[in-house]
Amino acid sequence: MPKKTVAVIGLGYVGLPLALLAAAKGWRVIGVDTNEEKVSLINQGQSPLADKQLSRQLLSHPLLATGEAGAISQASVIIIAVPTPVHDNHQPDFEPLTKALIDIAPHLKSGHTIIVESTINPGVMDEVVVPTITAHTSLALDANTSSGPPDVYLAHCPERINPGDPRWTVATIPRVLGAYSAAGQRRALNFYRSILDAPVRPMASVTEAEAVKILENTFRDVNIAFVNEMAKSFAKLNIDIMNVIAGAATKPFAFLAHYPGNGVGGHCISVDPYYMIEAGRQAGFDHQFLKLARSINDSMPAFTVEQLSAGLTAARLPASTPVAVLGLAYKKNIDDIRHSPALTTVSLLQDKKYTVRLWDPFLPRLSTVASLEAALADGAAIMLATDHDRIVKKLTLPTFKKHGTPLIIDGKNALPGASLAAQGIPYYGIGRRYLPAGGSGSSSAS
Ligand code: SAJ
Repeated sequence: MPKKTVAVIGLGYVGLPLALLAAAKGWRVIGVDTNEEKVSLINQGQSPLADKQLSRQLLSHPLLATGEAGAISQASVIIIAVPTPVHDNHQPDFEPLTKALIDIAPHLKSGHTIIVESTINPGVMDEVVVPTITAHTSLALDANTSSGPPDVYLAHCPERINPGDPRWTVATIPRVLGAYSAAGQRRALNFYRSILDAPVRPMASVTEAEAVKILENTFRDVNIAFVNEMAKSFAKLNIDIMNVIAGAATKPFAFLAHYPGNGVGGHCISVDPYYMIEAGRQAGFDHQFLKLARSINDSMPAFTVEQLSAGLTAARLPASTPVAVLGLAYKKNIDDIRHSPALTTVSLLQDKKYTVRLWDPFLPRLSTVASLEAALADGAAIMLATDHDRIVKKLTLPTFKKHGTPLIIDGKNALPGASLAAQGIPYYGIGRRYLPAGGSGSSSAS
């Protein structure tokens, strides 16, 4: 039997892992991306993403990548995995999605199954995807064809990638799927069940599948906002929120720990709520809670900078004290900077004329110094902005003593505040603070 071919449109954090998994599972894979550099790297067997596992997979299962959407004519299944960002005004930006659909439309043929993996809010398949394809092909879609068999089948299987997670991978994360017809659902399920180790749950409609993804990601954003607000309150009450969360997490039911920090980044959690807010607005519903959660999470970089200002004042340090900002990515152990709270924090520090040194081992191009030593030299205050394992494991007491570190701001509550304060180093976390005994306060939470 000739190998079945799948075309993956968009070779980023979502599309590339899926393409490599399909190749490993016996599919012939054609990757399509508008980024020529990315296409060239992939054709040379190199991963455009700083991910060791992807690099290894590319070597063992080389992909054919191209910028030509016409390549989809060789495939039977077409996966759309392009970004669904928001504009600066937080309005959904469907341009990458509609452009991908318009690019492939002239090359569609009878029998194609198109599966949208990009994160979209309820209604986008019906109101954006179907109309866009319909306007650019004469083929019959199962989404809007009542007379006779369709030519092309459509489905939505929202991605659930968790970059940097060694356990929950594209192969092992359960999925949900919505389709417009039984035949379309069968075709899409057959594809996923041929490559995934995890189950795929058919939903009653594409709209339900869209809603599942938006619900799970807004759930995460509001829960993070909840603990961020509690952190701000506990900072005033001199309570260590990390201890309190650990205590609450002993409850084996009805509590799910989330953690405060310097903000919420990434291309999903900080973006998807805006898609739901806009969809609700158009339907006549005002998502007050989702909007409040976004504003609380977006306030955390400024709150983190306030901790630095308070710490410098309390320790009687000059505002000219160098600030070593450690970590720039939006979360640990990856190189993705999209909507990174660390970068927002750096902008706020620079606006306030602080002397900042930037170091992120995953992002040498954005770093202004080449090592942790250079960042900490001459008694710089520390602001831990991304808790990369490579950074945290180097932040030890001997290192602080060697460089005369006078103050630590821990944007990810990743360091042992109490023991650092006991050694004379003032520690300000997010919802926790420890100061050296005497002088500027006691070494307990204060
Ligand atoms: N964050 C907190 N507190 C927390 C958890 C996260 O401040 O308790 C921050 C992180 O530092 C980061 C942001 O929120 O800046 C997003 O964190 P994330 O772990 O959700 O990272 P993403 O966006 O790469 O991955 C998420 C998935 N994460 C997990 O399930 C752990 C998930 O929400 C989605 O499946 C996925 O995006 C997606 O693609 O939608």
